Amino acid sequence: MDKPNKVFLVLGRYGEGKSTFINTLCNFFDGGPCDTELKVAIPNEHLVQNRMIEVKPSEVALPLGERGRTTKQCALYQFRVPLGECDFAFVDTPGLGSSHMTEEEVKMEIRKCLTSTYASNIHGVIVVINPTLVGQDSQKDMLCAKFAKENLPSFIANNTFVVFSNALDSNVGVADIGFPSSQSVCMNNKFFSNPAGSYDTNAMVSAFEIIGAQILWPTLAEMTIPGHLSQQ
Ligand SMILES: Nc1nc2c(ncn2[C@@H]2O[C@H](COP(=O)(O)OP(=O)(O)O)[C@@H](O)[C@H]2O)c(=O)[nH]1
Ligand SMILES: [Mg+2]
Repeated sequence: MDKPNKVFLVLGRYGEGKSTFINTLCNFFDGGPCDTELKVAIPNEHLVQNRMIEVKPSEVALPLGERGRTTKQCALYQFRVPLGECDFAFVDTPGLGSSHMTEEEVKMEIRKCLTSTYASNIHGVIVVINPTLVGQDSQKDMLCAKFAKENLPSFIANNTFVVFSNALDSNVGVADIGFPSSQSVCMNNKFFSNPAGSYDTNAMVSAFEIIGAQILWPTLAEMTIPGHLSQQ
């Protein structure tokens, strides 16, 4: 029997680490750390896809000659949580500020996903920010906040969680974006940037600890849609 599904929209500028974050979750849910094989739900320039968990294709190959792939459509990745009271799903979105799609194309794609069947279950938003990119192209820094404000229900402001990617030791300056530390976490998902077979298992374990007991998980588990009685 299907359990209720908590859906989180993953927003962020192009290249901040959204797809990589979802890949990290994929490994967390599916088998635990240090498995012989790194699980890849969303392929990138280094790694081919070896897990099929999306309900809608997300990756469209770039024109010949360009490395890597980029997210052109929203795609929902659902993870079953055997012992939990609900399952979790994360919607990968094309990055606002993408150089491969116009701003309007990206917004249209995200709006399309907001009117789809799973939209009624959107419990919150995870904004992925790479602090080393903050400040570059700074007029785009506020895009996600602006987009969320104009397109999402007002409770989303409380149900927003920030994941600072590429940021375990570089916490300097990370805190000052207007979110309480209880609503943000620093996580380095660098293992997806290495060629297949050479990932750093220590970094993976550390990411798992962050997702797990202490920080990310309890926060997401507590987020509810106002007015919806939980179906547990
Ligand atoms: N070192 C490091 N690289 C990362 C991290 N997260 C993402 N990347 C790299 O940053 C690039 C963009 O990541 P991607 O997930 O495709 O960004 P998206 O456009 O937001 O989906 C890729 O080359 C990733 O391998 C991280 O936490 N640490
Ligand atoms: Mg992506």
